[in-house]
Amino acid sequence: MRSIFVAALVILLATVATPTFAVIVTQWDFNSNPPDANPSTGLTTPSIGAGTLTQLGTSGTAVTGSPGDPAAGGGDNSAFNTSSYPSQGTGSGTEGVQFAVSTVGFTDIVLSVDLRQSPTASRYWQLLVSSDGTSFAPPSGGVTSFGTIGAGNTGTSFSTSGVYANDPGPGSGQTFVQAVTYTFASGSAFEDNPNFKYQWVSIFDPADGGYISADTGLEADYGTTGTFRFDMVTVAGTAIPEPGAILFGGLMCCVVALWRLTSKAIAPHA
Ligand SMILES: [Ca+2]
Ligand SMILES: [Ca+2]
Repeated sequence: MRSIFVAALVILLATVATPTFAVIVTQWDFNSNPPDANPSTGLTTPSIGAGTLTQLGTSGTAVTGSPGDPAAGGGDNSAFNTSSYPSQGTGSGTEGVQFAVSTVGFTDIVLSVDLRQSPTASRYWQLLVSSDGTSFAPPSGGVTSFGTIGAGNTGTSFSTSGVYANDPGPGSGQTFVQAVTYTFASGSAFEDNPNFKYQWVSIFDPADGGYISADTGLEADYGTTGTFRFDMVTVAGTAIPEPGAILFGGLMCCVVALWRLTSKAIAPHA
């Protein structure tokens, strides 16, 4: 009987002790591989994992990356700089960048990105998410957070419905807002999903009906050549334990327990 109890305890521990820490599913650091000491050249394929970057009506080039990239300081840290956004009063929520990442095998999905606007870019941006890969909508029910907000940025906010706002300040010294993070609620439709996609797109001032410039907040100062820069685009999640591994461990424990019981049953008395 004691053997059965021990076996049950081992099965329970094997299940509970399965690692459940968050890992990077896919990441874009936009740096050249191998490094070429030139931030003006880079990659749009993921640096970790698999995924697809698609431009939505925008142009894109490699430029100097975020200080949040571990490669920063190494001489070859790029970001993806997007431009050619819609004319004033048109196309709100339609242009930007889309990322497609299968989350099969992962739960508790977390999105993170380092962002930097130029003064004439839109002040407002929207995170849109899709569980079927075709229909996109603002997220809900999650939690947002930031890492380091670089000098010069003010009014930085990121709502649980995915609206990001920031004023990068005037001049040429704009800096990144690092680790702009959206953590979906556990059990979301974006877990363990081969069709998961998300977009970052420019939107009108929610209180206005037109684009306002990131710096001055004036419609007149918005420009289609304003830029929105991405680095360290990351999808993270918690690996779903392999059911086969748990079952095998449990099965082996049962075999051992049964063998011990059987051995006792047939052992001759001393
Ligand atoms: Ca490079
Ligand atoms: Ca980078």
